[in-house]
Amino acid sequence: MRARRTLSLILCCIFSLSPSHASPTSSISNSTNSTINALSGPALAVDTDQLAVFTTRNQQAGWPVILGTVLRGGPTNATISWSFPQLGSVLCTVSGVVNQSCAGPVLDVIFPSAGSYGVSITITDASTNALFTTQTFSVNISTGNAVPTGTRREVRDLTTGQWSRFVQAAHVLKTFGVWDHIARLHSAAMQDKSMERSASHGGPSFLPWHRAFIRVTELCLQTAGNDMSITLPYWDWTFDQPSFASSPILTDSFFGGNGDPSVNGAVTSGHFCDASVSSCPSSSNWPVPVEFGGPTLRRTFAADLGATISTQAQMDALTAVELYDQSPFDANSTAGFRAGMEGWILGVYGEMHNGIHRWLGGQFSNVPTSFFDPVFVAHHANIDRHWYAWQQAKGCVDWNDGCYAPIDDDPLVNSSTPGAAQLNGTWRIPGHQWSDHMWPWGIAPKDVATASIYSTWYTYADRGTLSTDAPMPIVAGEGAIEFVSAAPNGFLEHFVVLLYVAVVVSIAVSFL
Ligand SMILES: [Cu+2]
Repeated sequence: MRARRTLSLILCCIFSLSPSHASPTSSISNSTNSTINALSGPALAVDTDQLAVFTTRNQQAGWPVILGTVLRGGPTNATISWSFPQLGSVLCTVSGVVNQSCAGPVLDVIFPSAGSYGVSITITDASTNALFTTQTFSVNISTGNAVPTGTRREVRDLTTGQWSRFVQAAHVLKTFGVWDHIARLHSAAMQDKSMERSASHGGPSFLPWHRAFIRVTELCLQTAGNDMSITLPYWDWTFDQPSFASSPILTDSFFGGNGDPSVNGAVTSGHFCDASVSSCPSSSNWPVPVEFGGPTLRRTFAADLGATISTQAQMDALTAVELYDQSPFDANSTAGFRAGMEGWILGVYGEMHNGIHRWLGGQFSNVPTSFFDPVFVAHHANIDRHWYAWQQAKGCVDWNDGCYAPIDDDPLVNSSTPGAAQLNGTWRIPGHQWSDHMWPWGIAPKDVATASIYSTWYTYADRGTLSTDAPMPIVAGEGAIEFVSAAPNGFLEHFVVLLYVAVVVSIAVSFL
């Protein structure tokens, strides 16, 4: 009885947000004038009959805030224009709005200093130019790091509730289009043609860029789950190396297993799969854009015959290395912690980071598509954990020679360094040196590359015995936002339904 009443209330909520109940496209609602505190704001900053606006928690001024809209009703082909009066104008070429079309449903904004920033959104029908809605609100950015310190645990050390809240939050981000937005950032950082070098791979910034990147993801997950205790799990894959193919991480208990060759490598069950296959629960649907190897998440375990998994002994040898990086500071560097961890010093340390990507195959095996596989965050949290251990062993509590390279004005960077450019008479690798902003953010290696931020942002719990290989059931609710249905072809065309399950359940209980 209880279940039935809860279900009917959920259906009622879904119905109330359904297209048939949405306002007609001609209606124009007044400004909502709500305020988002970007450090502690709700997942839904603005929530009307016509649209919801999503904002991430951010670290502090200078960190990206991801804003996203979800239309409820309205034009199927919409133009969304954002205006940030203090940052200049409605155009997205203004300072503070990063390199992207302002007409998109999701964008990153860097608010350069603390303060309250007005934002207005105008949505029009792209075919008729008819105005659908306009909304204004403000975003408050503070100076300090008010986000509480989290603890990142090995995947197998998470409680069932911790794991389930992570999974649910990831699905909320997916539904809002934010996961795909972050994935596109990872792709664009690799492919950015304005630089000679990738902003994020094959160079010194590999470790700091990914530290910032997965931290942004973690903050997004906290917002999506409306739960600041959500943290990224890490996957200690050297523990699994002796029998890697049977790692419990690669089962439906955790990040899911291999793709099915009979359906083009699609993952067909687990928490992140193709819901068009009957073995995949609809709440697990994890669509991938076609241009990123979609429409499904795919994996092809061990299909790349050259892919190998580094051993614990190789990891131990690498973390004992003194040098951070060495000329030519790219995939051809033959010594140093960065090149070893990224996976370029094969004969000594094995494939490290690269080997995991290649072995899993599918989207994960290509840099531009790899973030579409959610195991990305656990893999890279593990890379980040080892970098912290290395920094702590060297005593990099703040800037110390040897903890990062190249430093600013580094004499090791010269005219023969790949991708180097002469700036003010000095050769530099743009985006990779100590004080350089790492595209697309106003964040430099120096902002994240010291161990002093450890214990301020998050700490890594040592791995436990990793004996919890038994399947973990999906536990719904637990006070987090429950994901109910995905928008299958991009959320502008469809209607995202988010339910605050705790509220719904408490209403249901009050009926009993
Ligand atoms: Cu990676």
